[in-house]
Amino acid sequence: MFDEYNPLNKAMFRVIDNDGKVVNKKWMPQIDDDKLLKIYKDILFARTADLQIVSYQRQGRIFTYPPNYGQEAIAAAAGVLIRENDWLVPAFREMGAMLAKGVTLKEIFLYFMGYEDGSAFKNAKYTLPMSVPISSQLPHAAGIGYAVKYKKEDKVVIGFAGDAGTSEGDFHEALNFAGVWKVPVIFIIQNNQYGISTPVRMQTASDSLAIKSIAYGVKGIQVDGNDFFAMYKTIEESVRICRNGEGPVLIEAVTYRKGAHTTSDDPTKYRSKVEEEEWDAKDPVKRLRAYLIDKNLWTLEQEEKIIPQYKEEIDRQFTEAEKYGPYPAGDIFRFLYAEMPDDLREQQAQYERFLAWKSTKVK
Ligand SMILES: Cc1ncc(C[n+]2csc(CCOP(=O)(O)OP(=O)(O)O)c2C)c(N)n1
Ligand SMILES: [Mg+2]
Repeated sequence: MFDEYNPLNKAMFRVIDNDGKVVNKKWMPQIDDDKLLKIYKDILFARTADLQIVSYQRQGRIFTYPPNYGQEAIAAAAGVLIRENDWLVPAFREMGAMLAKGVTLKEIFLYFMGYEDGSAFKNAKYTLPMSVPISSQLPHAAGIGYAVKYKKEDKVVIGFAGDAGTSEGDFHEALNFAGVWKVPVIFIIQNNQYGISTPVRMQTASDSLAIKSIAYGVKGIQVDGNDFFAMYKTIEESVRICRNGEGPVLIEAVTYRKGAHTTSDDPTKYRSKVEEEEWDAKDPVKRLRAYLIDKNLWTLEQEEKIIPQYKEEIDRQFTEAEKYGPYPAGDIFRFLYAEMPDDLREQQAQYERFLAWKSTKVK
């Protein structure tokens, strides 16, 4: 597959078309009906939660949030294939993979409410916290991959970044290191066409993001990231390659951020309605739904019934997170060092004095 779709051939890997019809039988993954239905429901749950978080933010109940809307097939495919003891190294738009690892929605809510406990996952093993400093997580992914190989463990690492992340030095250092040491790391670049307002054509003069793999001697592929089956097949194959000691792999997942960059952004300032409508036709949930309906595995009536149930469950977990108590301002300082240095202690004291002063001003 990686030979057939060598990035130098400039062909994007896809399995279903925009109407959910199989157009590439040769690479259609084998997934049984029950499993596929469970996957679809999980994607639907993640989409419902994602849309609901934006509404919580609008109600002033949560801080800035980066929507996953339109990109869900990528994290979902990774989530199905990653094992309990494999490593997940997320960026910040991979909710489906985090939920699949055992991170709870409540923890995700806590993270966006500012609580450090939102990064201290109780059930999810081998899962790094979300990483906002762009691509800073990729050298960690490469390093973890090195440790896995050194300890001869049967594990893979799945690390994520965005298209703009490929302009960071950390991306190149991680790829170079991973290539030299042949570590079992799958780098997934979610090319959602924008780094905030910067379109991908302004991000690089390369023909694609996948083609950057060639320079590092790493297997690479460009995939339709809105095609669940193509993503599943690619990650399945990448996991096999990594477990065989033939990693790493670079996957460019071509997708579209249907929402805003974050709840603080207004995309109408830098992209057109026409463009948004073009991508709407390629929506990953629509495509998978069309496939399932065609196979008589799902109906719109079922979907209408299940969404309110999901909303209720999401709301229940959100209310749980809201009960968490007053925000512990000390958290900003507490988790930087094992032992707090004097200058940071002084900064914390200053900050506490500031908060005490502020509380006398704000009624
Ligand atoms: C090192 C660093 N520089 C700048 C920022 C500000 N910033 C936050 S998100 C973002 C764009 C990221 O775009 P991309 O990598 O394509 O990921 P996406 O947000 O599209 O998922 C930038 C520049 C940051 N978080 N970290
Ligand atoms: Mg992007």
